[in-house]
Amino acid sequence: MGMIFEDLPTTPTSEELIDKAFSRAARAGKAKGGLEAQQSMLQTAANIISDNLENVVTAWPDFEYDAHPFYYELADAIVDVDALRQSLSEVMWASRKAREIHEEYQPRLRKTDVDTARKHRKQAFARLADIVEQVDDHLLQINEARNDLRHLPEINPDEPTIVVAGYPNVGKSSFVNDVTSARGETASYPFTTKGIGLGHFERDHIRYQIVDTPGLLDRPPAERNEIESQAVSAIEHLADCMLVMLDPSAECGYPLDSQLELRDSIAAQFETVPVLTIANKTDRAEVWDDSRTDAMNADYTMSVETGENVETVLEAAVEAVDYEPTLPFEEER
Ligand SMILES: Nc1nc2c(ncn2[C@@H]2O[C@H](COP(=O)(O)OP(=O)(O)OP(=O)(O)O)[C@@H](O)[C@H]2O)c(=O)[nH]1
Ligand SMILES: [Mg+2]
Repeated sequence: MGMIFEDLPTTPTSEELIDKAFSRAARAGKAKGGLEAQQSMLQTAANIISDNLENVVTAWPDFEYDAHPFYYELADAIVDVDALRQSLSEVMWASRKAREIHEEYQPRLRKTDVDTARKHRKQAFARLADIVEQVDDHLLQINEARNDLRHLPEINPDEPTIVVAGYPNVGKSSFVNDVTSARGETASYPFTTKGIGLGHFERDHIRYQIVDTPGLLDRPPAERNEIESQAVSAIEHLADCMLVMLDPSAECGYPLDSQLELRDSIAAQFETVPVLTIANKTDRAEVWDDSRTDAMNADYTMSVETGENVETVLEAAVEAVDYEPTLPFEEER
């Protein structure tokens, strides 16, 4: 399945981890006496630290192998994946280091007097605490990344997907709501204030996903910031068909020329995806003339308002997606 970041556990802070390790160690020590108490304390503290640090790292999926390119790019737009990887590898280092300290001090707690053993054990604790504090920043950054990524909404990149683009007010949401059953499903992403509209419909027992992208694919590329640009790249991995919607009446508030420029830039960027130009609001056709119709060179015209051609557009989109379901027995080949 697509979303792989939702089950990430919270990452402990260095302070929480040290507290936990040392208080459990104290309890373990109390249950015993003499040298055994010192040995047990060291073992408990070192294990808790190295296990917990290791778990922080292994809780993360492998971005390259486990993440669909859509989520990989999306994650990279939201957090710096290289920096995150670096933090994870530092934490792994600290986990190994804790085990090494354990191995180094263990022999010193044997065949000696209790006071000497206690002295060594305290030294080992100081070094363990020091190791954990060294990755303090990394633990915080990992937890921040986890919080930022955890709430990415459920877009399934494996489902055949139609993406709707176009200037504000051209009728994107009206279209998505019209052709999908569940109304008004929106998903908020950290890089758009408007919320991505999500809908589903079925054709021939295949579930299609239709995604409305206000705040992203609704203005010229030059007006997008870096994060938005990267989110658009992520959408390239998601889209199986792109519908660029135009409002030739320009009642949306944007001149047709600007809308056509957006259409051309989207077609250029999404060169591997079929892009259909859809002129909406034909019920307002009296406000434009043939020169606009020629300029648009639209693949389809429709009116979501009257319902004219809406079904035709949807069918054209399904055809452009050209989805071949993988049968279960074919998957392993
Ligand atoms: N006359 C006419 N109005 C339409 C048609 N389709 C949508 N509208 C109207 O156009 C306005 C904008 O429609 P939306 O669906 O919200 O447009 P949008 O592209 O989702 O806009 P943003 O979410 O701001 O990007 C609404 O008032 C709709 O009722 C149509 O076919 N004809
Ligand atoms: Mg909308």
